[in-house]
Amino acid sequence: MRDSSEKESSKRELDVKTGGHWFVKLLQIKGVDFVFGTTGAGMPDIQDAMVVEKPPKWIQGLHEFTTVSAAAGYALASGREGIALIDRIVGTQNAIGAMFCAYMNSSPTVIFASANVPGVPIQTGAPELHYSLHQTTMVLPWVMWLAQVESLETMPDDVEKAFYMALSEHRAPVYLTLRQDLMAQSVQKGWTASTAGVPIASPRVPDDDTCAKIVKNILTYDRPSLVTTQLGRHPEAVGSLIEFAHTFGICVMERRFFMNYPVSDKLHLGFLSRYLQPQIPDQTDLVIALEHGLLPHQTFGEVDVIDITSDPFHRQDVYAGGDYGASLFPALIRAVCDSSATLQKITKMGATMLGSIERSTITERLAKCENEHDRKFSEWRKKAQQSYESGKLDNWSVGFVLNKHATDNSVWVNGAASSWETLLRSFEMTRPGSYFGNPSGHLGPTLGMAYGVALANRNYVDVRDMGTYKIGRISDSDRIVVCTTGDGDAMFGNIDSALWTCAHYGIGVLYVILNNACWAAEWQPIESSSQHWARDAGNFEFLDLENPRIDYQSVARGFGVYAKRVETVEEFDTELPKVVAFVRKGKPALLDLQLEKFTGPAPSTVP
Ligand SMILES: Cc1ncc(C[n+]2csc(CCOP(=O)(O)OP(=O)(O)O)c2C)c(N)n1
Repeated sequence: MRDSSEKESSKRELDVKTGGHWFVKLLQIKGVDFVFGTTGAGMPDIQDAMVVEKPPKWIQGLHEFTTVSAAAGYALASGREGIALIDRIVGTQNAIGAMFCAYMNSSPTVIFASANVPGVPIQTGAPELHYSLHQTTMVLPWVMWLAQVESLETMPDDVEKAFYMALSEHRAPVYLTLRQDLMAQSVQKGWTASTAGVPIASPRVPDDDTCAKIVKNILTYDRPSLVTTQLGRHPEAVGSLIEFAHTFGICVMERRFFMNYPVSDKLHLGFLSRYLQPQIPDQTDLVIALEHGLLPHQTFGEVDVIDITSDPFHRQDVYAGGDYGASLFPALIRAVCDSSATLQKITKMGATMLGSIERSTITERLAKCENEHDRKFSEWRKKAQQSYESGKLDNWSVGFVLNKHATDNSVWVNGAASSWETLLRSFEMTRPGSYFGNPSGHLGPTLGMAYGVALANRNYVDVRDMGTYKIGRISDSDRIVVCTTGDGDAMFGNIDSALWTCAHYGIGVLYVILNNACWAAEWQPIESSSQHWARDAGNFEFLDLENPRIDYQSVARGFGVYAKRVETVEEFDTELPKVVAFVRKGKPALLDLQLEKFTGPAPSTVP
């Protein structure tokens, strides 16, 4: 055990001039490369310090929703904390939706917001604006921890705790306010937190008895199936699941918000609906729910369930849920633990418990799964191929072309709505960490997430001291980030903000707009309303994005981004490699795919 003098020695003195300078030094010591920010007048002393201290490098976003989404995407793709800085109550209110999305995505996003306190003067004479008693508490449902930094003395520990909490399980955003008067305060000397370097808590695994019970059940039931939603948020856990599934002969189905299981593996049996009752494989008699929640009133049907989860309330692994969490479905065993370490422990224990009878049962199960896998995936491949050959630009052919041109370093950020399932079936991703989605159902986060993902393997390097300021450059990357989004989703995500940021900083992201001139996902609920008045009248006014159809080519060009309207499969096929070449050079690009309107060619009876 370390003695107290050793503990004390981790606290280092810092040469700083202001509270803001101290804060920036703390970020620097934490190894922060990028601060995703949107400027407001409540943070000038932090930004002043960022002129003379680099990294971190400021990445300006033109809307706080996009900025926080970018930090969340960065966090997911890097496995490190993503840092955002927004302004007081105004920025916070604008970013609440993005915080919800980051929460549902289990993203370790550390959100700092400036704050003014009425009646507390700011040393520079700046007026107090945009204050609210509710600034901090309004984010409460979507963060795992929040606090107001009320004194510079506690700031190092508060910042340290924010970083620590964000990366602790179950990962989620944290929110910390920084008072403008404290940031403007003159300081003689700062220091780091005394807890710096404290490791994240060791993984939680169930006790031996529980693991043995899980193994016995898996071996007793004839046809166990595993379903998962969030496992792939830890890319290293995917390998543990592959080993587990093969050891016991268990097929896997996923709601793909992360790359949870490679589709190239024969035990992958496809994708579960995001929000409907789960369609588990026929004859399943035991479901292993791994980080997988169900919406209220949903169950797995008449089968037994083993629930392996890091949160028994499943608040972050249902689609489009909220703080109520999931239904408390019945389970034989509910193990609250961390997935990767638990799967490894169960696999290891199971391997010692397998006799010849169990082994032959497992071989049989494997063969059944493989047959089912081949049947499903070959059907989908055929559909995609046929659609491609027909020359018709639709969700299948779009997936086919994306898949055709995908490379080992492609990363897909998917904000598609009605085309979500079809795209997954045709665009095959197999590498852990190569896919990010939107489990919140809140439109828009993927626009910002995409450029956060594109920066996740880059650093701010070659920093030179120019006397009155410092400057460096963003390191290169060979990662190709493709963001698929709808003509509706793109607007909700402030595509203008994302395009400008990418163009300004040289961040190569390809935005593919699935432009079907409507909010297609909204038609089905209206169509099945209780009286069907809208359906029977052909009244699409609640979802049309027609007259005019949004011209994303022109929108992108307005931000200096290369863009092309695409009308046919052939055009998409030839244009895609061209735009990927742009992305490789660190330039954003946009393809505006003209798809058929979901409700058909007839115009709405009421425009
Ligand atoms: C912030 C927010 N507002 C409204 C909705 C309701 N909503 C769900 S899907 C959808 C339409 C999405 O349109 P688009 O992105 O073009 O995809 P499409 O449905 O056409 O495939 C809307 C408005 C939502 N989910 N989130």
